[in-house]
Parts: sequence; C-alpha cells; structure tokens
Amino acid sequence: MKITQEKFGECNSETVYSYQMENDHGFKMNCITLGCIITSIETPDKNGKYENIVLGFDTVEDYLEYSPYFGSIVGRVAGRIKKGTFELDGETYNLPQNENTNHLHGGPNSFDKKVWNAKKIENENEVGIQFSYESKDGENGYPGNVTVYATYILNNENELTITYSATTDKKTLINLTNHTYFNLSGNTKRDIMAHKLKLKSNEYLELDDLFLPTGKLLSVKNSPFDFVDGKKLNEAILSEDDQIKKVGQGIDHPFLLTENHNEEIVLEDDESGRKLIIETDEESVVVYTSNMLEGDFSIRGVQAEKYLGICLETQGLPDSINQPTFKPCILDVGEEYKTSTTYKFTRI
Ligand code: G6D
Repeated sequence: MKITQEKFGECNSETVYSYQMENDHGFKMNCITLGCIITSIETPDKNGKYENIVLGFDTVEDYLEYSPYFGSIVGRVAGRIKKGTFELDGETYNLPQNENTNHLHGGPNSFDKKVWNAKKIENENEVGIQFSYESKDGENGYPGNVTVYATYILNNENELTITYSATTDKKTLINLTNHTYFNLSGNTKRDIMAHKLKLKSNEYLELDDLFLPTGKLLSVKNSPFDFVDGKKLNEAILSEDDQIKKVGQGIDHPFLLTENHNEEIVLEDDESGRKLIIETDEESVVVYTSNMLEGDFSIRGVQAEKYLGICLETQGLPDSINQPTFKPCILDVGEEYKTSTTYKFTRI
C-alpha cells in the first residue's frame, strides 16, 4: 500500500495538494484537496490493462472553469432546495439561488470549490486521507459553524470507502455526497450508453420542470426507470418517457434503495469487462447520466458531450427539508452526521 503527496496547483493563493493512493495489486487513484476531488481511478479491464474510469482534469484552472462537480464532495446540502429557502425552529433561511430560482449543491463556491485540510492515513492493509473543512456560520446562508470530515480509504480488495461526518454548534442542514462521473470503458474511449446498471430500487422521485421533487414517489415497474434486473442505460436514455425527456433526455433522478450493504448498485461495461459495486448506508442514490455535460471544453482530450459519464450520488432525498413526507437532513447540536459509501472495483 502506498500514498504519496505532491503539489497539484494553486487556488486563490492556497496550495492544492494531490494524493496518489496505490494498493498492492496496482489499483491507483488520485485525489486533490480542492473539493476532495477524485481526479482519477485506474482499474484493469478484462485483459488486465489499467485505464482511468472517471472524468476529470489535470489542472486547478480547468476544475474551476469547467467542472460540473467532477469527482467532488457536494455540500452542505447535495441536490436542490426549492427557492433556496427553508424554515428551522420558526426561523426562515434564504440561500443563494444558483440554479434558476433554486439552490443547488450547497450554492456557489461551495464545498467543491474549497481547499480542504488533509491528513494521510497509512496502515498495513489500507491507505487514505482524512479531509476536513470548517464551514462557518452563515456560509452560503446556512446556520451553524459546521466541522466536516470526508475520509477516503483504499484497501487491498480494490475497495474505496468514503465516510462523511459532521458536527454543528447550531441546528442546521447537511446532506453530503460525492459527485464522481464514472465511465468504465477506460480513458473515456466510449460513452456510457452501453453500460449496464442494476439497482435495488422499486421507486424513484417524480421531478418537476425545475428538476425539484414533486413529493410523489413513482413505481419503476413498466418504466424506463426499472433497473431491478439490470439493463443497458441506452434502453432508458432513449425512451420517450416524460420524466426522461424532462431532464434533458436521460436520468437525473433520486431512486429509493430497498437494501443497504448488499450490492444495491451495480454498474458494468461488457466491452471492457469492468464492474463497479456500490454499497451504502444512505436511503437513496441520485442517478445522473450527464445529460447536461455539454460545453466548449475537452476532458483530457475528449470533447465534452452528454452521456460521457454516470454519477451515482448516494445521499438523502433532495429538498427533504421542504417535503413533509421525506426524512429531513437536519443536524442538531450534540448530534453527529455520519454516513459511508463503499465502491468495489472488480470485473465481470
Ligand atoms: C445538472 O441536474 C443536474 C444535476 O443533477 C447535476 O448534479 C449537475 O448538473 C452537475 O444540474
């Protein structure tokens, strides 16, 4: 097991460090202190060829200018909050509306754009980094001084576990996730249309025209959102279903998980032979097939375009503070927010 640190770049005159973690089988991953971003993950294909399977850049400047949350932590609250407003104990809070009239992914210049502190972890069978960040009371309109930890641990079974924890000195909201875009083809040779997804989920959230949950749970049965038995993404993405068309001809929906820690999320790519199993203690996963990934930039030499990656963002339900039937993402004084997700990289 190895972990090395080197300078990656500068952000607002703060040094951004990168960490390369490698296990005894050649599995390698890189992450940086800007946004705890996972910049690369190298796994073998069916012929043992190691290639990168996540979308990312090689400079701070590119991440700041182009990145739609590539590889980053998202918070204080992942997802959208309607009109950027919520009430806690009779007090109304107004957050920046950074997407139309809604608040998205913690607001502008949020956790994904901050330079986090980092501490190396080195044990015989695992290496990792404990990232930490002090989110000040009032940051992007949220109450409470919140201390956040995101710990990345790589072991010798080719598993990456991300554990999030947080405490606050005033009741607040928190709902963290990692926004990595996976593409198992290797070095983005192909898009994700032929990737196969399997989900232990019977229901997903209906979204409105601003991508906010309406509060209605829809059954996946007889719909393009049924991944219970596993199917190729193009079968869903190319559907005429209203919810598919609404989010830019693809998936951008929260799915409620029926099980935890039991291979509840599985992504495969037959051509490369790569397989990713995700297990979490979270109640849901937002599946996003990068329907909005268009723009005048390239990603390590590949022109940005839709369907180049799939995000599997394990988290609490979006806008839960404003949806009476959802479990609210409230963190109170004296409580600890703690959640973890494990990514197992293997082969079909
Ligand atoms: C778009 O609607 C999607 C979000 O789900 C995603 O997180 C973001 O792009 C990067 O806003």
